[in-house]
Amino acid sequence: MMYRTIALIFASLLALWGCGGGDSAASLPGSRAPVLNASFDQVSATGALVSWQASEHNQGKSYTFQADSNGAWSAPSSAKIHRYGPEDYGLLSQLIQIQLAWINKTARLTAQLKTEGAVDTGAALTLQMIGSRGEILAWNHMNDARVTQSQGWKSYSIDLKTLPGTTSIAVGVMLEGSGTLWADDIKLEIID
Ligand SMILES: [Ca+2]
Repeated sequence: MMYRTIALIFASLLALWGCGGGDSAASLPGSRAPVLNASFDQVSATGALVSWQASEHNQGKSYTFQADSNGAWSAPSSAKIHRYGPEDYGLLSQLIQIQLAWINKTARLTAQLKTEGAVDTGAALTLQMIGSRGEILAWNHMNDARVTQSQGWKSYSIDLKTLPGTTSIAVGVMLEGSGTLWADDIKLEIID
């Protein structure tokens, strides 16, 4: 009986520790940094994905950005970026305030991606170190490993050094060219 009680307490503690993820995660070095609406389950009254900035190349009016429940990686929805016009790229991104303890470490962005008809440059995770004047100090747009054509759900990761002078980290998912990209369960970790 005693053993069972101890086992139960231990299981409860494990469950508590396991609750550290998500929007309210503590941002300690070596741990997960908070990405808001990381599972794309919060949608505004106008249909926009809460906490995510939708942007397009040049004139815009070429990409749609939606929550999509059809075949989502994690319920109830994934992000869906679809091109219907001529512009070069559509991007969903958000800025995460840097903490001093993260400097000179490595930011690792991980997400689930799926594509359909991404026959041009393709889909990517994007990671940028942003300076105090909004300038991009360093970037990784997954240029050596784009997700192209039609691919099922798969986990992808990219890394980027957190340089001194960085004030925020921009994380995103991007579709360059035609097709459709779905993304879900975005995770940002700060590792040594
Ligand atoms: Ca989801």
